[in-house]
Amino acid sequence: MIRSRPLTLWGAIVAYSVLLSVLSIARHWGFYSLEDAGAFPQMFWTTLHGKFLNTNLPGLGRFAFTSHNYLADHFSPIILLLLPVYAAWERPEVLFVVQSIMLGLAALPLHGLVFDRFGDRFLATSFAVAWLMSPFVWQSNMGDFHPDTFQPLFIFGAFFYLLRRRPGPYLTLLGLSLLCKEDAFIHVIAIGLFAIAALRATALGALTVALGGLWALATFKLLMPLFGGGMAYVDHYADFGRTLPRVVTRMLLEPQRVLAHLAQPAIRSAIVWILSTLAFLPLLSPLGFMAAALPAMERLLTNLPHINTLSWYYSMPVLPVLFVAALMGTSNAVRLVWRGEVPRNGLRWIGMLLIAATLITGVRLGFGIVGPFALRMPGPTLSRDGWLWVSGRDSVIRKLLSGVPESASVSTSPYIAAHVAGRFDLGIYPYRPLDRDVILLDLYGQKHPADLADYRCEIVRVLSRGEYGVVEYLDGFVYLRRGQATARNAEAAGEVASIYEAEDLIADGFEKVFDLGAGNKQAMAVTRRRSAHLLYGPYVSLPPGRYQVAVRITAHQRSAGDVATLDVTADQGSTILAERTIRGPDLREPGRYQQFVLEFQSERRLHNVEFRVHARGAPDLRVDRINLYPGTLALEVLRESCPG
Ligand SMILES: [Ca+2]
Repeated sequence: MIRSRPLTLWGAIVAYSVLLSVLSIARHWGFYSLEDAGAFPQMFWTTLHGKFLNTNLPGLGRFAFTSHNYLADHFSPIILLLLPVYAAWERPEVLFVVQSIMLGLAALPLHGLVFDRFGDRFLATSFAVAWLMSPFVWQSNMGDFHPDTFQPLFIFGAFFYLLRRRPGPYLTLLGLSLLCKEDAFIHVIAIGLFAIAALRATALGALTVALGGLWALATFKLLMPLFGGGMAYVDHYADFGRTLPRVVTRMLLEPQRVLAHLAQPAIRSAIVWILSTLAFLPLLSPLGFMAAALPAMERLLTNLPHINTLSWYYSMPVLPVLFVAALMGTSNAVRLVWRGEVPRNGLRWIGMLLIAATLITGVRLGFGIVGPFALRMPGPTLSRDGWLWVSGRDSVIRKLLSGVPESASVSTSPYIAAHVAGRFDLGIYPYRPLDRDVILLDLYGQKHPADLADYRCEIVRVLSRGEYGVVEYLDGFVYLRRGQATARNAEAAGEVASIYEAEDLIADGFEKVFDLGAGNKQAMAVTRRRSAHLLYGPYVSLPPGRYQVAVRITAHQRSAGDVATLDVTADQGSTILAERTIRGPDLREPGRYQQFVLEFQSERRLHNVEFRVHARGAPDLRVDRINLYPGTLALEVLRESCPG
């Protein structure tokens, strides 16, 4: 399979693997990789230090953020093959490289499959290139590290040998794909049924189905329980019932319920998008489409939005089977249109159609090969813009990280976890246990998985209890250690309490934009000239006292006139407490953030206090965040809104 492939294909595979390695490492260095990117390095590290595949990181499922053996949660023994590679480098980056190579190499058997079928290099290369440019492949590649991304190589390889009727390598590759994840039995059974129905390979197909079924039994009843786990999916399908027999019966016997579930807008558009990357060719092969539908249903019928929209890496076993369906669909089209006598031009058109479909979908979705240019990754879990760029703040956190002792247990933000993965006890703040040696948090950054109010309350609670002291408080990063002196705790707590990120306030005419100069790399910006631009909130109650409100803003163009009016109001806007107009000359340097302070005083308790920014027609006015001082009083505010 390897020797006969053309140089252009190898070139494309190498280019893909290098580019995606670089992009996924850049994403990691820019602190966008999430806890799953830390889970695998952590379990390799614990294995090398005597605790087999132990981790407390993955944030989903019944083992979320608790210490467990990974094989209890997900049966992916294939990751053990990576252990020597990790042992050599001991860095998460090495896993991103392996993942990019595995997804790139999948194009090799895909090319072989298409070439075997049509004998046409252009069409075979088009399929391979469409794979390498697919927005869904890119999203899987950029979504941390997951062994599910190894499956395409094995699935394409299995189909390649299935069509050549070579049971040995076919079964070996299917076996490897079963080792990637406990749910792989579903696509293995689907491939077996496809072999029987479409290829009349009855014996081999039946053997495949039996292999898938037996492996599922062995995994859920024997192997996973061995590590303290077992089948744990049923709660993903709450729309269909609470027990496995009920869920399965309803899916089979109540098609109207299945259709109603699939008709939800987000799920419906995920189906349309994944088919449109393949120019809807899979629909021309009903049997191929059915083979992809089986693993697809496992995802689409869940009630978890990141899974049922095939976001993140969840398109993985579905997409390769859909590519095979597209190949079978092309085959059927050729039979229908040209009655088997295909002119070379015809195949060329299909190849170009496929590449055009991939590109158009990529542009429309803003990722795939166009991703680095569009600078955004959509999907519920990957919505942080500008993942490609490392900011000055990232080097601040890197400096703090270098001071964390290797032996310390750490509780941190999800996107910091992968950078401190080499330790036995590593958790996501504020998930339990809360008594780890070190707490390291980004106060401006992403608040996932807790919501903003809970997160702030939790930090203030820790700071006021005094078990932890502030080691360093730098540019919104707070580094706490158990038993440390607490002299700086009040100051840090005040800072925590005082921050209102502009992107968390309510906006009318402002848009959230990526901005390296802003905390959290996000600001709210006026991107179009419109009459009303208003940022407002957060409707807090304040005790009597004297306050300062600092608004951090900039504009990217110089202007002579009014830029913005800032005000502080109470009683839902009806009482104006302070007001200030910012004029063009007040902003000293375009693009550089400045703080503008408003002061006010009240003898009575204030309710529904809002900090508002009215843009006065200046294009590209940006608001990063608003701070309320003094922090001690703001702390009182926070305590009131914090439960317990
Ligand atoms: Ca911000």
